[in-house]
Amino acid sequence: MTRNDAVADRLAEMADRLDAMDVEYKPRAYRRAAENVREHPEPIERLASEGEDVVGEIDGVGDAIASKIVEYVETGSIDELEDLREELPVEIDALTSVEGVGPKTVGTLYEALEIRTLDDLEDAAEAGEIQAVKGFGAKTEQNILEGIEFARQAHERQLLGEAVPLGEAARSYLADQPSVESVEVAGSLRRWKPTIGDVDVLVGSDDGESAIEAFTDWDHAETVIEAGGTKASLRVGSVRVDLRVVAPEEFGAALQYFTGSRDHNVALRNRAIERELKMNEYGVFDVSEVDEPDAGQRVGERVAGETEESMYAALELPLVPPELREGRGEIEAAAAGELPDLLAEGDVRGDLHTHTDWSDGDNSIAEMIEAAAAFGHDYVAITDHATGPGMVGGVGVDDETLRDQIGEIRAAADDVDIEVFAGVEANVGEDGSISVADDVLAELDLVVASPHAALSGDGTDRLIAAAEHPQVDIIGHPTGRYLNRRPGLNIEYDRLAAAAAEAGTALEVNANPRRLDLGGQAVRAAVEAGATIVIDTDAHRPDSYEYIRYGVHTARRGWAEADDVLNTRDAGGIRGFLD
Ligand code: DGT
Ligand code: CA
Ligand code: CA
Ligand code: ZN
Repeated sequence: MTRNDAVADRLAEMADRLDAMDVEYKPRAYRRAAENVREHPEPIERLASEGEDVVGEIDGVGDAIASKIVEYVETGSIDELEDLREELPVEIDALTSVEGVGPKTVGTLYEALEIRTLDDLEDAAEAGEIQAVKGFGAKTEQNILEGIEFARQAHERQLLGEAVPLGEAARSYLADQPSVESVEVAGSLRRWKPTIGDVDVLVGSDDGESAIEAFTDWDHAETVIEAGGTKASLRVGSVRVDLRVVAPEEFGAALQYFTGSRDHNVALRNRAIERELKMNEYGVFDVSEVDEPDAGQRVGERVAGETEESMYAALELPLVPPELREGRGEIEAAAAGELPDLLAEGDVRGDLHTHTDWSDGDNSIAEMIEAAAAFGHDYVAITDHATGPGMVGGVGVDDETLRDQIGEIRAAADDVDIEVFAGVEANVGEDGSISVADDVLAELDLVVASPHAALSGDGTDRLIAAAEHPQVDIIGHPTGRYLNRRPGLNIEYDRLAAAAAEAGTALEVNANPRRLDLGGQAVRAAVEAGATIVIDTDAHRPDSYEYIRYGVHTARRGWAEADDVLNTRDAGGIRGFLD
């Protein structure tokens, strides 16, 4: 974990604890400061070394918070946070990881039942004590029990969006080491799985000892878990990073092996055996003339291993893109010359789902449009939340306000070169209804309709009803899942996709790393059933336009080609789709 993340985590914890103690206003300030510190491009310790004033120049960081940041960098702790921990001795991170349990609930349950840990929470829920607390009911208690189970299962896995930057930092650090000839990130990270067990890094080097030493000296490393001659493991924050060092001529074989998945590799090895070849992490070996192919790892004549391409070529296959390597028919497709021509990051030309400070975004309409242009997009849609179920604290815009906003969006669009679509993110009710009046929808260029409440059970008919609404263009984050927190709606993708295709409605891959919704397999089912996919970031601030890559690679995991994806079209193509 970088120092900025560590500081941000402390500030966020203060926000949660203040919230749990019913303090007003301050939690919001701490939460905003936490986000901005996390996203800040410069290392926080450098700013801190220049003094509180310099730290205070970070957006949303006032004098009081700046002094706490400096205190943390200098002493490793924050007195006020320690006091808060004593006053409310609860495991706030663990408790709030349960869906539906926020800081305020934690505070209430501590007051009423002295619940401090997940175990306490589970015991109390099972004993029926929670439904007896004022403001809670049997349904809430049941939801909490289900949430605990889900949170426990998800506990150890890291979000892709957190692991990718870490993997990239490790890669570029190692690439700069003189002992390192080649370096790649492998494992589930290279396959862009939505959550990651650990980060696997592979190095090709003739000087393994120096490479390992450089790795354990990395300034991100908080703990060296183990270090040997050819492999080492570190802990960075809560993430384990595994390094393996191999000889440069075996780099391709090792990269293929350690990228996985296991199922993909098993299928490949079987194909090798059919050809009297032996395939492993050291290469591909011709064992047709060998009496005992299992006598060792490097038995027989070596026919491939320096590059990954050579490994596949030895089995008469084209290179299979890592995102497809899940053992779901990709080898058969490769053998038949029928691998998809996958969508690429550069194919995406705009973002059709973004928020501003008219709802729960951080920035003005003009700022979000400018940032989309600066990111390189040809067009952007502003789609603030409409009021309705799931919109807590009055963040959504009502129909009257939305009418005003359309004017503001059109005015802001006059000043820029990119095309701007005036839109809304309406809520899909439990019955499939849309939370904005039809005559207002008709004034908009684009309508995203998303489920935000009642996110369990089967959602197929509900979303089909929304997709068939004549004004709806996109179904946003269809399942409503939050990775590691709640699974979201069950959907029969073939039925939804067929209805959406018929109605001319696109299904979203929401690229926010907490969501990645639709996920890869859902994309594949939807594309096969003829649906058009759209990849959006749901950006609530300019930095979030960067999330688009997570959406692109998720769509690639669903075998999507550029033609399957709405926002690979130019602005004219989008207008055509919306008409
Ligand atoms: P993760 O870390 O749980 O998100 O998933 P992976 O796929 O990164 O799995 P990991 O870190 O255990 O191992 C990385 C890759 O190395 C894995 O995808 C396949 C390969 N691998 C590791 N151990 C074995 C093994 O015992 N057998 C086989 N066939 N492959 C293995
Ligand atoms: Ca891994
Ligand atoms: Ca591993
Ligand atoms: Zn949204």
